[in-house]
Amino acid sequence: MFLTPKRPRSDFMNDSMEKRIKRISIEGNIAAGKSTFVRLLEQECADWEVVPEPIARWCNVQTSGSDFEELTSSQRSGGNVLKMMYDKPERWAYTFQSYACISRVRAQIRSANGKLREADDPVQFFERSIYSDRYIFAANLYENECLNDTEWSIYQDWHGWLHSQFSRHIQLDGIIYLRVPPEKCMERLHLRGREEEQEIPLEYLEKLHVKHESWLQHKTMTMDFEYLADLPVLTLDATEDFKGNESKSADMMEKVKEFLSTL
Ligand code: UDP
Ligand code: D5M
Ligand code: MG
Repeated sequence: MFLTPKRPRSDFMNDSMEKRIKRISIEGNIAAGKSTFVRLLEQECADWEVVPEPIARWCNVQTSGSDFEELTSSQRSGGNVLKMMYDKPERWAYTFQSYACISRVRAQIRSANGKLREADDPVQFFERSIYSDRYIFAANLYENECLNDTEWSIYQDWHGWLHSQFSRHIQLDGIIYLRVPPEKCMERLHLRGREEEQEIPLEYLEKLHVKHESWLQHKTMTMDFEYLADLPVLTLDATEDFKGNESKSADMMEKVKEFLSTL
């Protein structure tokens, strides 16, 4: 008797579901408040799902464990490629950027969880995107000679390929830009106290700020992906604390809902 081999179960949702999901990236400088903001979004609406940045992977590189739950240094057993990059960027920037981008894509393409299948108007909020990986972080490292010409060419080559392969799961419908002055980010960075980041100089945050502004505020950044030029952007000023400030966070949630209704 011949058994027809079962088709491997796809991790992805069917096409019509994929098409219905709106995908929004939350962009902003280091310690602008993105993780705090996506936690608020998650609580706001049952039709909304968030995909945090897989920072736990970057601080504890290994093949198992959670992508998102940050561990104390004594709990970690894998390599800390975030620390390696900050300690010696010219040696580790390429390794870090390749892992950051691939782990982000993996987190974003994992099928949306059950609740989105039931949702009338499903939305996924990504904490950053593969566009900030390339045009903010990797580009800044290249401009500061921490990636050489060959590394930058290889990076751009596979980044474009990755995008073409997974575009239907990761292409965006809009961007929310949490706009915060670099000085305020520096304050929040120290408040958060992530060990690997404590030596970051203000100048670094200023450079990243200029890149965010040129991309999302002045719209003067040249990018390879044409659809990005017309992508709707909602800019939210997050200089004033929204954490623990109910009227400010409610106001931000209202603006997000209004924005989504236009997409
Ligand atoms: N934070 C704050 N007030 C806010 C938003 C954030 O004090 O309105 C703090 C937050 O608790 C954390 C730090 O700022 O200690 C950085 O926030 P988060 O990790 O959300 O920033 P991200 O790097 O993800 O943008
Ligand atoms: O945390 C993200 C941390 O990782 C922060 O220290 C910046 C650093 N980093 C370097 N390159 C990247 C890329 N490509 N994407 C994201 N983060 C990167 P956060 O505080 O959430 O911004
Ligand atoms: Mg974060």
